[in-house]
Amino acid sequence: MQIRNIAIIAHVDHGKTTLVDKILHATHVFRDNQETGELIMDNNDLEKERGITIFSKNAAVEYKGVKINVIDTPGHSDFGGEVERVLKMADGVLLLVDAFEGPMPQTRFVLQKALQLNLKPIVVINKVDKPNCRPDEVHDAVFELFFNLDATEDQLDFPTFYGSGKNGWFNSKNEQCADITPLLDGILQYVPAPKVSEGPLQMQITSLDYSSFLGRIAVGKVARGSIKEGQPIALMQAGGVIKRSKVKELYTFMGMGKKKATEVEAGDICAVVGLEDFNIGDTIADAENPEALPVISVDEPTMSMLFGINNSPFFGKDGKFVTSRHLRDRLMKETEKNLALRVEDTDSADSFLVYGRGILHLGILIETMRREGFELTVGQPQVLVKEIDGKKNEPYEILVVDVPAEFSGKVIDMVTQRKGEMLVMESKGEMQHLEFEIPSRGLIGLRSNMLTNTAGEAVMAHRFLEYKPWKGPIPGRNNGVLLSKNQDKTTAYSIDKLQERGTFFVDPGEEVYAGQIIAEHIKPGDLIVNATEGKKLTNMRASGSDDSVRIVPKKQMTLEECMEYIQQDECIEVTPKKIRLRKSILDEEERKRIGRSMKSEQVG
Ligand SMILES: Nc1nc2c(ncn2[C@@H]2O[C@H](COP(=O)(O)OP(=O)(O)OP(=O)(O)O)[C@@H](O)[C@H]2O)c(=O)[nH]1
Ligand SMILES: [Mg+2]
Repeated sequence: MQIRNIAIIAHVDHGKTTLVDKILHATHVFRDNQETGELIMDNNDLEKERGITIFSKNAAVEYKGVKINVIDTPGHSDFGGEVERVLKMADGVLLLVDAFEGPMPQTRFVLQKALQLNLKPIVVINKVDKPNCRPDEVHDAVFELFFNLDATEDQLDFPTFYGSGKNGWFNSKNEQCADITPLLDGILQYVPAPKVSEGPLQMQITSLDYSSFLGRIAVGKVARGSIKEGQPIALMQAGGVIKRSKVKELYTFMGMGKKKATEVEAGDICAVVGLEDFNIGDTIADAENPEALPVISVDEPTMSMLFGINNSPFFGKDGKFVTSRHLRDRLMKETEKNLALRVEDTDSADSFLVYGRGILHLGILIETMRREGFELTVGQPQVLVKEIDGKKNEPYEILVVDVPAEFSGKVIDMVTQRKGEMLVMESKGEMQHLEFEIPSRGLIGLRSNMLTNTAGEAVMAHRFLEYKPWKGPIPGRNNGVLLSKNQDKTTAYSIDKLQERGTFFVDPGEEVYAGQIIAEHIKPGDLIVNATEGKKLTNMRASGSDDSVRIVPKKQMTLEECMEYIQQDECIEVTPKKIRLRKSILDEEERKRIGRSMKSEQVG
């Protein structure tokens, strides 16, 4: 059977998963009356809730007698390394670009990787149903991007399709048609059949799948020869290590699932069960004539966070797994399948340094753990500094902000304060398009400020650029916090009195402890307050008093917002039911003493 291998790549939210849905439907992977819902490839709980793709996934369809392997990829920049790896399975890419937004930082990154691997690009200008969209301008901008990325003549001659994944059509010109068949025909026409070379088996492991049942599953494209069920193989690893192993079971992809196979020929993508201790990048080779493919590098972490056991007074109230042993085992287990993650022991047996690719990457791990019943404490995310030529260097990123013109001054101020430098300012429809270069540190906490200061209108995206010399101090949070003086239930009576001093993170009737952050102060500087005075109320409804009526609803922050909010001396208590902000040192006296000694150290 003929084969085409394509990866769908784009900036976050430009419509990759929606397009894969339509491909699955158009090729009748489902019975006509089957209810499938939307974004069926985002099948993990967190993906469904957030409407984003976290893991890349393989699917396969049959169209006009050709098998098309389709790889859906995540668009968020924290997962860029994963996209880079899975591109190794593809021979062509569908580069989706939003017909309003045009190319964004991640569009550039994924396209660059695809061009370097010499994959055939097909450009898809998506979301032409959006009002004010500008497909022709966007097409020109995409061409310019190809040009700037040193595309070859052949690559510059890319085919373009226009359409709307949401409305289910794509056409070779910007005219609505009935369905997506023009695009499917385009895939058969433009994407080359996989190049296979003659010789004994070679297959590089480019991603992995996990089943609680079968354990770790190696996924990759067979580059040479064929792989058979029961076949003894040589697993060729970095540093020239060769391990003997055997293929226990073999699967190819079909629809959204996998189909058992006895033999898979070069050119097809498959999943291999039964290999022990393999890593991404290893080559599965013929046992008699083992030859390795060039190794692929796994992305370096860019950020670290301290994970510790929950040592708040409320420890153990909600969680099933609370000891340092539980925490360590869980983190170590995660590193088996979460490739960009690294875990290090620290001087303390109760905390571990966890390295990841960004706030979202680490946030997803924490969220997953709390759903499994873990309690833990996490500290402020730190970017990783590097010593280069004896100088301290830090990561810089390109930040792109699209914002209504009236807010652009505010945005520029805010970014400049955080040591960003403006590179580009131009108009894009009714929006201003701004590009900056900024230390990654400056980005932490920027998003929520940006949204508050632009009435929620700013659209921002960023992407790692390079390590450059340390840019000096960057101001942290402007406002101080209100800390609870004692451990008790908060009262509507107290909160009512205190609410002109700050924005509360807790409701009346919530249990708090001393040193817990219960509100943001309206001014700089922290304040210790008693929010538990007066009439005790078990909950709002039972009160019926005037106090509760006047209380502004608490400010709810997501885990990632909390991660960006806290400062160096603060941390987050995460349990299955609660996310609380607190000072790392809860006791006021001790906090003062340590604060003083830190200050004198800095001076001396
Ligand atoms: N107006 C419009 N919206 C679309 C279209 N295609 C997708 N969307 C919407 O855009 C949002 C993002 O779509 P997804 O398919 O999840 O985007 P994605 O590229 O897979 O996103 P990530 O995987 O998180 O990078 C969803 O709300 C879709 O409903 C389209 O053609 N027109
Ligand atoms: Mg997606």
